Amino acid sequence: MYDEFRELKTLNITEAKILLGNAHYDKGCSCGSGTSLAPQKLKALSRYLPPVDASHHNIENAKIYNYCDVKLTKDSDDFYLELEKKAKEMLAYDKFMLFFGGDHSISIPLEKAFYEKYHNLGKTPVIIHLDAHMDILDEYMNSKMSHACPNRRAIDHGYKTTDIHMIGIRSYEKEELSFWQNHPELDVITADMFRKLGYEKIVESIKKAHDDKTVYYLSFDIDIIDPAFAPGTGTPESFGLTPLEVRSLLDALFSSLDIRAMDLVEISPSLDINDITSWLGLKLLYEIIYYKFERNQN
Ligand SMILES: [Mn+2]
Repeated sequence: MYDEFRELKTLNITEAKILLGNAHYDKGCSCGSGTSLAPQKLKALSRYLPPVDASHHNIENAKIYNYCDVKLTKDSDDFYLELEKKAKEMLAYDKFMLFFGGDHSISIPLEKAFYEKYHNLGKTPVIIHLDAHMDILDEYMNSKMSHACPNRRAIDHGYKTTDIHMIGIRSYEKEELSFWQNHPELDVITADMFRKLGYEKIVESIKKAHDDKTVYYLSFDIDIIDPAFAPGTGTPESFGLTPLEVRSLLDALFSSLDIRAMDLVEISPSLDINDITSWLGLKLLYEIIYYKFERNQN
């Protein structure tokens, strides 16, 4: 049996390009749960996946170091604090920070740590939110830390409404629609708009909206993809993007923008079929690794 991440893996943090954190957590979920099982599932599947992308590029030089596994021990407040602390430590290395969720609430402390680090350095931290959902509710089911709230908490933590770009949206709570109406400057690219505009125009307009002091945090909810391709998620939404559309989007995002950190959230192995959702998440991650680290090396 191969090791996790096979030749991509390193035990030497100095040679790592990617620091991996694992957020084993699903208490922020509302509907279907099981996302706490995703980090171990993704890592288990990585044993079968050679470090080669779909266009047969070898990506093994982009070494991954498994930095932390954060679990729920005491209570949720304590879990989020621990996650924020780990993210701060990881960001201090100035390497690419990658987190496996977990439900989408894990992005709240991660995006907070990202904001604080780069805002203090005089940079503009910007969020790219790939999702079927806006996740901009102030509160959901009596919780301000629900997986329906990360973009609202991001605003509380300092991000400007013009510094959040949502792509793939196709499901709305009424309160989210009125928030959008009151903040027309929010960049909300619905799944329908995505199909009309195409990924190139979308990424171009994000790039144009910001200067070269901007750094990006990518929050990747697997449910941006249609549930026909990614059924293993708690809140499946019809009329989603295809895996190929998302792959092209990721390609354009990583070639145009300075993305310094990302999370991959809302994969639920217990709701999945033959692990296809986890496989898709992992395959897209290997594509990302090529775009981010290997493309310009050749
Ligand atoms: Mn979602």
